[in-house]
Amino acid sequence: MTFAPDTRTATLPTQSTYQNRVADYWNAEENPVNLELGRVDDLYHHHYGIGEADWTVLQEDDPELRRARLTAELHRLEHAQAELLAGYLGRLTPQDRVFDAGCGRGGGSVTAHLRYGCHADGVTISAKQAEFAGAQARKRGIDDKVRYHHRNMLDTGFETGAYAASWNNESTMYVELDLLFAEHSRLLRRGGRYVTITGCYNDTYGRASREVSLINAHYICDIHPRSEYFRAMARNRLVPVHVADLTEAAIPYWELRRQADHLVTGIEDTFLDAYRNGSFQYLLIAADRV
Ligand code: GPP
Ligand code: MG
Repeated sequence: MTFAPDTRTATLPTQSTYQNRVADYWNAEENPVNLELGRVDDLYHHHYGIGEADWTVLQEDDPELRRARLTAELHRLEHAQAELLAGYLGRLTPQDRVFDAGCGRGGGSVTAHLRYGCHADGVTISAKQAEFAGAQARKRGIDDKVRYHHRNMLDTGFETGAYAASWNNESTMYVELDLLFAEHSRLLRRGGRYVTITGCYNDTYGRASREVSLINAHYICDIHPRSEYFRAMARNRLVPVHVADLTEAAIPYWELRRQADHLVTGIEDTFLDAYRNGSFQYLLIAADRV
């Protein structure tokens, strides 16, 4: 048998060959569904949308207008998801710091800053994403308070106990939860708030379904079972205070996205199948650091 192993050793801030491959993916990623949506108002998100959709955009006769309205509507749903998460971060003041773990192109930190005036530190293992997000913060003139770092969310090097709130918006599936929650727990002050919105596989289904495995292959990630979140939080002084199953609320976004020919990536029907066959759930968990 012959094989060609990836012999590169991990270089900071990545810690493994796996993390190198994930960083490669995000350094190369230029999906129109992320860039065109972001251009709507310069809020670049790397997560999906929630809530009821305005289906009238599909009836638009003019093809150019139809594309523009679809793009704007998907962006509205993604931003609604970001605002939902931000709303669970607690009563933050402009003096508070928040930590955005797996910040992508930066939309989540900007959303939190615009809402609370707080300081934000976003972390990504993609040098390209950190640079892009930093340029956006400079363009908005908020780079004194919103900073992006090419670092590893499992080992940020940030100050212990310095953060009032932290979150992962669809980025937990790239890491071991125990390592991740240990770092959040270290960074959060006592009484601080942790929030995640995540796709997890449903323990009641059994194991990871075919669709969950296809999603893993598509993004090079490793979706955790729902149970693992609560076990790992309990082991790391994070006590859940709100849990919301957003699965139903996630469906309109995917139904609309699958009909946006200029934006589809090919994973849309897999998400719909995974949600509908009960193997996959879209969950919000908010927890207090005790
Ligand atoms: C979306 O990012 C999120 C992920 C890639 C992580 C996987 C999420 C799960 C819930 C399983 P994106 O906005 O870059 O993806 P896309 O390019 O498909 O819009
Ligand atoms: Mg996207």
